[in-house]
Amino acid sequence: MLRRGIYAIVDRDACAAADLDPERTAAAFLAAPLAALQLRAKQADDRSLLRLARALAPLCRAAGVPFVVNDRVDLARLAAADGAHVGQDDLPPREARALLGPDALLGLSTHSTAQVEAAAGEPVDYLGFGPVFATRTKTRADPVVGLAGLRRAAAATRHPLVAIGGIGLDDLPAVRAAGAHAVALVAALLEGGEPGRRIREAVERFGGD
Ligand code: TZP
Ligand code: MG
Repeated sequence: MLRRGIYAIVDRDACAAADLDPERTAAAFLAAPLAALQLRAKQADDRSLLRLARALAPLCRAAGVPFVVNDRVDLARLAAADGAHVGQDDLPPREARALLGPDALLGLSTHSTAQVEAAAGEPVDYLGFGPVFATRTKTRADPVVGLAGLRRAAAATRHPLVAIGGIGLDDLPAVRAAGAHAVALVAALLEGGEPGRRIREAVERFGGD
């Protein structure tokens, strides 16, 4: 079961663009109580991604934060991550679950109420849903769903929803009120070049249970 709260994404390319080191950024995020930490590195070659995943896994373990690898179920296993996050074109959830085992945290990206409904019987722990707002982090992002779309999706599923896409710290109360169980943040955590300060602000603005 995914905890409520901030789902921090360490995006290697977004970190590079912000002139931040991904490992140090992850360490800064982990000083806050998080629902999970995800490693995302769309441009990385396999060896670099595995190396980075193996560097972040023990940091997350020491902090007591579940560590999830984006896209790559194989590398998640090799890095002894707590789980993986797959998209609509990645390994199907059933196959990902077969590789990861019953106790792993497994998430699936969805971008419409139809996809949320189609995921009803899938062996996943949560659904990513978005983009809620326009994002510059994801190239070729799906159409924006908005807060109204998030509200409809939350009403259509029993899976916890992790809202994603263009979400700023000021949006957190409204996104939570629209039915998000957790909120995934990328760019908002890197603004200002002080990830430790931003993650504390995010956790505070999302609010407690
Ligand atoms: N999926 C939908 S939007 C997105 C992903 C991975 C990127 C979200 O990044 P940001 O910077 O929080 O908009
Ligand atoms: Mg993917």
